[in-house]
Amino acid sequence: MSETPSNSADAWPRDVFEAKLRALGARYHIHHPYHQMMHAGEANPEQIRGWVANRYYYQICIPIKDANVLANCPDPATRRLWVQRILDHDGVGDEPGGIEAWLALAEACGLGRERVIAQSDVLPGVRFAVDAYVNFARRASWQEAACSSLTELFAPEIHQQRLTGWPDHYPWIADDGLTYFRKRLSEARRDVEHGLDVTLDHFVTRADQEHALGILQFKLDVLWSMLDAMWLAYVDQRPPYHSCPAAPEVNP
Ligand code: AHQ
Repeated sequence: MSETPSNSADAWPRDVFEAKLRALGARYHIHHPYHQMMHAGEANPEQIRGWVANRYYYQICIPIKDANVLANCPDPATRRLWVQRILDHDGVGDEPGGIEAWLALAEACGLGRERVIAQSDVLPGVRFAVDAYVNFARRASWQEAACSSLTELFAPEIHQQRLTGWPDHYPWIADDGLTYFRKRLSEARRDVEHGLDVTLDHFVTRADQEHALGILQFKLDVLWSMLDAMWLAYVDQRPPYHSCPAAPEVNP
């Protein structure tokens, strides 16, 4: 993470620190050409299905990431709040959860459930970016991992965009496929309120605050890199190894 710690400079006031975190929204993946293509209704079914199949890997890794936050957090009161994120995705009791809702989106887009669960379409670049996020949460402090989740400061807008635009742009996607985005509108707002409090309370020196901006930039890079891989594969039609000769048949 590129950051230029300034040990001597005074810490930013809380509201200035928050404003600097929010200003990084200018680099949120809502501005990535892939998202802009989807938002404009210019994505073809293969590009939508590729996005859904690849984002499934991100979705199933979120509860693993959050379980690492819990494992690193010694405070029961914080864990009681953070554990809700796992339940939101994995489900609880009769409530199926977000991963199941994402599979409903996949089926609504004409993707086979088993194919998505098998991760057959997950691109190397997507896998590496998501794994980098999970591994960061494993080794970072729980406060650093909480800070990295603050990309969700910008998420309600992107979920609302899909709910507003996709029914007109992509009428071939059944409406119940959009349930996930409806769920996240309220869940993201609740999560980010807690994550922002943790971040503003924990990163108090100027060097800490600049470190926090670097952490958020890292997570923005994770989201952006995922879409870069998808652009190569589904827009430029250059999936991994497209330029390699076909692998020779090796008979046992
Ligand atoms: O569906 C998303 C989700 O459950 C989460 C959890 C959170 C985190 O802990 O990092 N971030 C996140 C995000 C989700 N959806 C993304 C999208 O574009 O649909 C946005 C993403 C985020 O902003 O980090």
